[in-house]
Parts: sequence; C-alpha cells; structure tokens
Amino acid sequence: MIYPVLTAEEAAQFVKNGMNVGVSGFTAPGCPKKVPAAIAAKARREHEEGREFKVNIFSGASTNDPTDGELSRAQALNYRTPYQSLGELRNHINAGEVHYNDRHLSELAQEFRYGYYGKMDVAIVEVQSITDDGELLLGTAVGNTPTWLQVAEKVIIEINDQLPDTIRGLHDIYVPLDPPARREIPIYRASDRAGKPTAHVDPKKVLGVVRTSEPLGLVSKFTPVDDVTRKIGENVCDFLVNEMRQGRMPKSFLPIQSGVGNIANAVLDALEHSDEIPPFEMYTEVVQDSVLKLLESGHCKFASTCSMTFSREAMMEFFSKPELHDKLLMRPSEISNNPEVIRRIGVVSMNTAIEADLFGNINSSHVSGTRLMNGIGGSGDFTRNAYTSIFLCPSIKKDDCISTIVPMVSHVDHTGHSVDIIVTDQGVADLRFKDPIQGAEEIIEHAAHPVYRPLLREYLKLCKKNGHILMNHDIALAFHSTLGKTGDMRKTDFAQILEKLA
Ligand code: 0RQ
Repeated sequence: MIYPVLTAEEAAQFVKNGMNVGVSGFTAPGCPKKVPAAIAAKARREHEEGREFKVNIFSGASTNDPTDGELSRAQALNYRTPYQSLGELRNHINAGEVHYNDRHLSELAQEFRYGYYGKMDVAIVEVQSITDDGELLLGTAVGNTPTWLQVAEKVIIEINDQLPDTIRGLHDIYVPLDPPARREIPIYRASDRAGKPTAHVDPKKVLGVVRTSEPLGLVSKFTPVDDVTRKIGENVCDFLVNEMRQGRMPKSFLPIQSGVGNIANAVLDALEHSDEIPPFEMYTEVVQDSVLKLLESGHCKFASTCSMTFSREAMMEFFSKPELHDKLLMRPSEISNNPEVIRRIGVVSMNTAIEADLFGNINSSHVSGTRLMNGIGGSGDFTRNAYTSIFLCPSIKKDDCISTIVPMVSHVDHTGHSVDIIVTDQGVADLRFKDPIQGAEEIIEHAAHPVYRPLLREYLKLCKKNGHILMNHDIALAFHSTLGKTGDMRKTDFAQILEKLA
C-alpha cells in the first residue's frame, strides 16, 4: 500500500481550527469511528491552552457518538449540517452553541459542488479497502462520500477490518454532472444500477490510512409495536389496499419509502401481514431490521437505500446470507433521495410528523416551534415528489396533554400542498380533491383524537370567513401557548383568550 499508515491522533493533527470537514456515512453506519474522537481530544487540548478550536462538519445525515457526540462534548463544533439526531448535540444546538443548518439530504452534495460552502478542507472516510490507484470499497452506508472524495482537498481513510469482502457489489456509486451538463439519472426501477460498485479518490489527496477494528451495526434498541403504532400500521395498510381496489395504485404496487423508528416498524409489520399487499420494492434512505425480515420472507423484493441501519445481530445475519445480497443496493444520498427518481418510479412516502395542522402543513423538526428535535432528514425529498405522500403520527401524546393535530403548526417543514394523507391511530384523513376547509373537516373527523375534536371544531367556528383559508390570528397558536403555560393543550380556552384581547 502506497499510503502512510497513521494513528488516529496523527491523522487528527491535519485538522485545524475553522476547517470544513466532510465525514462518510449516513446515520451511524459508514461513519468514521476513530479520527473524529481524536479531533475532539485535540480540541480539548487546544482549549486548555487557550486556543480556539472548532470545525464545521458536513455529513450524509445523522452520525455516530465519536463524531456528533465527542465533538459536541468537546465544544469543538462550529457549524453542522444537514441532519442530526443525537441528544447531546441537540442540546448544544438548542442552547445556541452550534450553528445547525437543517437541509434536505438529497441536496447537500450538489450544493457543495456548486460552491455554496467554500472549499472542503478534509474528508474522513471509512472504507473496507483502498487500492493504490484510489478505488475505494465503502462501508455500510454511502451518504455524501463520493462527492466529499471529489471536492475535499485532502482525505483521511479509516480502513475498518470488520467490514467483510462480501460487501463488494452492494454499492451503486453514481454522481450526476452539474447543470448545465446534467443528464437524466438512469434508474427506472428501484433495483436498477446506475453507477459503479466502488468510489474513487485521487491517491495524491490521501493523507494516510488509519486502521480500525470497529463492530458494524447498531446496539439494538428494539421498540416493540404497541396498540397505538399497531393501529397506525393497520390504518396505512387498509388505506393502501383500498387505493389498489379503487385503481389509484397499480395492482403490482409501487416502491415504498419508510422512515425509521417504531411507527415505521409497525407500518412495515402491517404490510408484511396483509393478504392483499403484494411483494413490493423499497426506494428509501435507511433500512432497519424490519426490512431485513421482509427481504428474508420475500415480502420486500428489493431495497434501494443509502444506509444499512441494522442492529449488530441483523448486520451479521445479512452478511452471512449471500442470497440476500442481490436484493439490496446502497447509493449516495443524492440518488437514494433523488426527486427525479422518486417521481419517475412513483414512490409512496411515509414519514412521521411531530404535528400536523388543519390545513395539512407538517412540522417534522421543531417541538413547539422552537426546540429542534432531529431535523427534516429525507422527509422533504420524498414528500414533495411522492406518488402518494403520507404522514403518520399518534393523535395524542403525553397522556392526552398534547394533540398532534393543531389549528396551526408551530413550525412548517412540509406545506399542505405536498401532503396527500395524514394517518393517525384514529384513522385516515385524505386531503386529495378537497379545498382547505373541506380538508380541515376531514382531518378533525378522521385524524384528530375525539378528546380534541370539539376544541378543533370550535377553532374553525371562531375563524372569520373572509378568505380561502380559515384563520384566527389571535388563537391559531393557542394550543401551543396553553401547553407552554399549563402543560396540557386540553386547557385551551379560546373564548377567554379572545375576551382578554378584546
Ligand atoms: O419528547 O423525548 O421529552 O419524551 O418530542 O417524540 O414521539 O418520541 O418521536 O421517535 O416517534 O420521532 C418526528 C421526531 C418522531 C422523527 C420525529 C416530543 C415527545 C418527545 C420525540 P421526550 P417521539 P419519534 C426518515 C425521514 C423527521 C425526519 C424524517 C423525525 C419528543 O420521526 O425526526 O422524517 N422525523 N426523516 O414528547 C410537543 C408535539 C410533540 C412533542 C413529539 N406535537 N408537541 N412535543 N413531542 N411531538 C429518516 C431519516 O431521515 C434518516
């Protein structure tokens, strides 16, 4: 091997205060595991000696504890984009200590190539192997790595010896040309391969290789399906079956995008157990253990993804079953979440909302409109371009104190124009072929919890009928202000608020 072998500490010495640093991976899989923590340790030393040390981190999506965790604990993050989901980093962002820019995941790579962020100083990339002429076999996620390898001035490689040879062939690396030279992306089915099985880097840019031996996969956090999530899953399944019966969904079905977490698991579980949903493909950004089960049972014929977000056990199982390996491809986020492909192949999107309002607007990212939870992730990429866009959430939270259906969302991530269906444990609100007022009535009757329906109906009555959309500026956010003051949205008293203002 022509590249110098470095310790993580030696590699971290190349990273200086204020640098733009790209990291491989998408969610925890595929992220570098040793160098980011060594950068955090360097930051601590610099701070102790009274020197500034912060970096800007560009990733595929959320990362891992050595990256977002260690760097935020070391106060070493200045700017972070496009997504995060780690509690400690979230706290630093909400305290105003880290500049976080929540972006559509499909767009960051091209935005970097367009020059929006200046130069990328260093990329840190986990791989299975690298050849002397710069062919890289990537790990268990792709993220924005192919673009980082193109744009970064220098590259640090982590070779993880736990990544098996059998990962070869699971990647589809395709980077579009930029406008005005861009052509169509040649993917016409979820299973089409558009690019090459390996990524490439100019060997002259490689500062060195750090050898690691880090376990693959996540420590299991099994969240069992409960009564509420089971009901949401069943409602989604009934909706999709009806779409097929009505001829709005082809009998052969369409590819599915599904987010992460227990609601997504419950939906996939319901689809698996339906007698009427045929085997389907997935065109999605992350696959978790439930998808491995579907691939094994044949209910999922193929999964196109950006990341294998499997538990350790599921990861071992996947690599021990070569017969599954031609049923999965990992692509760069710019392709796994690509609007052109999503619209062409007719992806049915399913994402979880924090809250939805009576006009179909969705808040995916900011609790009570201010506190960042995670970010929009890929939900916007899929929602805006889906064949049918579905949002899912329990109708109430925290023992009835929170209604997820509110008069007006406290923060907007997806506007009602992009949202077709809202599913809760109460039912399915179908916003298609309705004007905003008809949509609001549909949402109250079919998605809101019965405890909150009278309040929501009262809100509509208190809106002045002076336009296309109903709105009462004085009480539109009263659910949220009441939650803030009393901890219980049920205590919302519209009449009292209006009386005080009168
Ligand atoms: O607070 O932790 O203090 O109890 O917010 O709520 O119900 O645990 O959230 O794990 O189901 O995730 C939307 C965040 C849902 C997720 C979201 C409070 C609640 C709790 C978290 P506590 P839950 P879930 C695919 C596409 C955006 C990204 C996306 C997400 C905490 O699905 O990040 O779609 N989505 N990506 O109590 C006040 C409300 C609230 C509320 C929740 N209405 N009002 N507080 N909370 N709703 C994946 C990728 O892109 C990788």
